[in-house]
Amino acid sequence: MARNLAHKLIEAHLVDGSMTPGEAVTLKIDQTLTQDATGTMVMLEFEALGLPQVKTELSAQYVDHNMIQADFKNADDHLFLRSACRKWGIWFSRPGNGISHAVHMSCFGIPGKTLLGADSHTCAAGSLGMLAMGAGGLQVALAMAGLPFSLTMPEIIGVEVTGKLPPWVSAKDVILEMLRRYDVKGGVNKIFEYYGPGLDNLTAMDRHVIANMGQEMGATASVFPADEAVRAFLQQQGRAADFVALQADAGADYDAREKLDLSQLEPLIACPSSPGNVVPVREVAGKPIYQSYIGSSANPGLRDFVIPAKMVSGREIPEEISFDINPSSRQLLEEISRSGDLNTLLQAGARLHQTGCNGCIGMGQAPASGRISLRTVPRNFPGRSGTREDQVYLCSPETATASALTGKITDPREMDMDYPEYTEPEALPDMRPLLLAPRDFSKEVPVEIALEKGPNIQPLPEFEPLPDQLSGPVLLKAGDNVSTDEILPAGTEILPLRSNIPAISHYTFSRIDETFYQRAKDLGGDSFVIGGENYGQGSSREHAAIAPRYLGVRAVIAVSMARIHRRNLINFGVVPLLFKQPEDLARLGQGDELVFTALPEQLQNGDVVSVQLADGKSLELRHNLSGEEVATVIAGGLINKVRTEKLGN
Ligand code: MIC
Repeated sequence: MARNLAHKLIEAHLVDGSMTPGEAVTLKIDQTLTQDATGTMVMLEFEALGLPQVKTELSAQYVDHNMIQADFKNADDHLFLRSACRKWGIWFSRPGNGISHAVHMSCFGIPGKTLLGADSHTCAAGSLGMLAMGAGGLQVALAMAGLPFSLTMPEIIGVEVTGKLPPWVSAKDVILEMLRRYDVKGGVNKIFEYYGPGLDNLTAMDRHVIANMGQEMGATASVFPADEAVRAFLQQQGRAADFVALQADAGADYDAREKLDLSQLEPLIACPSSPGNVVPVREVAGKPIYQSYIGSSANPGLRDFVIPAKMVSGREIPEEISFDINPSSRQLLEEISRSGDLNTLLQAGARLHQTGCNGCIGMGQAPASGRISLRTVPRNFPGRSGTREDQVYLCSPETATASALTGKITDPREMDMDYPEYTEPEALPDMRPLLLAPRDFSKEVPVEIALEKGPNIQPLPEFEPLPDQLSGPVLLKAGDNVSTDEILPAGTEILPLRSNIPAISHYTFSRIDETFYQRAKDLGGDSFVIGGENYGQGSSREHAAIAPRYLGVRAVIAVSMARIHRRNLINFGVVPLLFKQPEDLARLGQGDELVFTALPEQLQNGDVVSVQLADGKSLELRHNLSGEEVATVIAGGLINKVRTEKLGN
């Protein structure tokens, strides 16, 4: 049978299970990626597993999120991560090297390999013909220990790409078009596989942009073939030897098909406050802006900086506009300094920020109250920029720059110039010498390396197994599409607390209800949270599961859930339950007392779980958990389960 590329990649790594959509499969993981904001947890989890070294082909740890060192906390984290890398044989990318996804693609991406990352945008590496997925930190720690990764076998959607992008339309508009069609949950349990003649007109970095924001549709992964564009990229990085040609068989089968004619696209923009809120730029043109932001893992390519430079060359950004340049990697910064493009940007009035994730995750660059910020970043969830009631729009570098020049949202096709020419340089500076390479256990006499734990590194909390009877109030009833940014926000105040669960738990649900923490503390017992559709979309941060659990939340009942967050809940012993039909949502309100009887037994005995409501009636829910997932929640989480299995009791 003619096979698609996603199936080939899965089959080559299949440890267990059948490739039927909806079935559980486990896959061998070749590489892992961690970044500082989620990585400290991963390293604490890996420590709990007690292994002397990682067992992957390659594991890499980046420092790109917590870069503002307002006090000791972030610096403590950086030193801790460096010591963990030295101890266990992990590549360490120091602060200033750049955003994990861009650096990983340049230094380590290899077609045909699996990559699991403690960051939801790990999927960007699908641009190189990898099967790359984001996951909760604990699953990444287990993959580092050599254990296979379990997931629900997704459907494979074949996206046939034809045509060529018109001038002023670029890769960001391609993924915004996909988001316009699929919205923020249309990709759940799906892999988007792109193929067809139109791909000849998209570079590997263009594909990175598209694959990165596949996460915003809720997709498990996005896959591109490893073709000439990938060969050219690896060659440019001095890694031609890592190229392996990979593509779907001719006439391959897909679970569903989609068509994308690049020549029909126009500049698009995602309006506040959802990446799925997409309209043509011309429909919102003319609104005055405060800020225009270039950079992030969603637009990290050289062309995403060089084209803006050519657009502003010899012009001036109005003085009331903040035109923020956020280099994605040291390689890129070196190159734009060498080429003079950086100077051009600065002379036009741009503000240069340090290499990293920066304002994308609310680490600085928060916009002024009530004012519009245009960003090339992947997400605009409410308040994520650091400003309450923010007005963040997501768009291409072309749209962001044209708007910076006019001071209002502007369709870049209105520019009084030809679309700038851009050709990729043949070679780019090698970044690997600036990464700390892992120790070679086969050559070295093993020396004990101590983990450097400053006061910001607190131990993981211990959670008890699921009791027989669970009762308590609904402590919060949230709406649809609640993102992990709303469950446990990031930003300058909160992000530095990622290694300290008791401290970070104070901010649980603070974007939705500032009283949540105090109410949970006053209750001092078990409670429940209710959600609508797509509960937990967005980031992979497992803190959005650990902190509620730490405060006593024992189950989340929702209409549907995002893939990574659902698994994070399971990993920390929070039972993810689903309403049988959306109408049932109305039967539960905040403050209602719920009683689950013989819950472990109910979970083991089929898909239905019954809960006793305050009015004496009962409501039937579904759990949709695999056997392994049921065992994990019953154990009180994955750490307990793995420990019990290891000790054999
Ligand atoms: C994000 O875009 O929210 C991040 C930064 O990539 C996160 C990681 C985090 O929360 O630390 C993600 O998506 O996993």
